[in-house]
Amino acid sequence: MEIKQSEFVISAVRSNQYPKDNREEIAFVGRSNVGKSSLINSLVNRKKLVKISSTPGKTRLINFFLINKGFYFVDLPGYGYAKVSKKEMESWGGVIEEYLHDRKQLKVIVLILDCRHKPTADDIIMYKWIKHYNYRTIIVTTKIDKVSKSKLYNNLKIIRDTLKLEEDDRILTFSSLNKQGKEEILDTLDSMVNFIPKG
Ligand SMILES: Nc1nc2c(ncn2[C@@H]2O[C@H](COP(=O)(O)OP(=O)(O)O)[C@@H](O)[C@H]2O)c(=O)[nH]1
Ligand SMILES: [Mg+2]
Repeated sequence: MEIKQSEFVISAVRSNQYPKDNREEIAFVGRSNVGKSSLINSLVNRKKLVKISSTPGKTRLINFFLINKGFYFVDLPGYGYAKVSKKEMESWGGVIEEYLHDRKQLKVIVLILDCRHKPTADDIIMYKWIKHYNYRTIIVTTKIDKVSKSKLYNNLKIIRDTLKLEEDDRILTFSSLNKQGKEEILDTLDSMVNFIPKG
């Protein structure tokens, strides 16, 4: 897949604000600061389609980006930022669960993890939700420029074990510094859905 065109469409909190045109969706979710915005910007070849926020954990919005005028990338609010209150955490959960609940257009969820860290309790909950709602998923680990190959290999095994990944769940690796892994992520998404025009 090559992304030639991308545009911000809407920020939503409640489901009545989501786009109503029935185009299919690929959603991105992960801990705050994991590199989600950087990943999406790299995939769409734009420096600032998604803002790289200086105050992590502040966005509680679902952002919809129309890709190649055909389908959506959906940027879900990041979770697990240490400084948010319990109340904010609950509101985050509400926003995400409302989206995950019965979203027919949603075809794949990209769960983003930092390759250096063991998945947190929040990551595990997120993965369980994805499975509970029966969505297909790929796991993308970011910031691989920060670790050696052997460390990365070890960490991927820890991630697989901690999340208790199913055998056919794939872990891909990515660095937004040098874009390593980008083509494989796009190709994998392409192979999982049938709404991306070929060629
Ligand atoms: N070295 C390195 N830094 C990264 C990478 N991805 C993101 N970052 C940095 O991590 C911080 C958080 O990135 P951002 O994309 O805003 O994360 P988000 O909160 O998940 O959207 C920023 O300072 C990024 O420059 C990566 O692959 N490698
Ligand atoms: Mg972000």
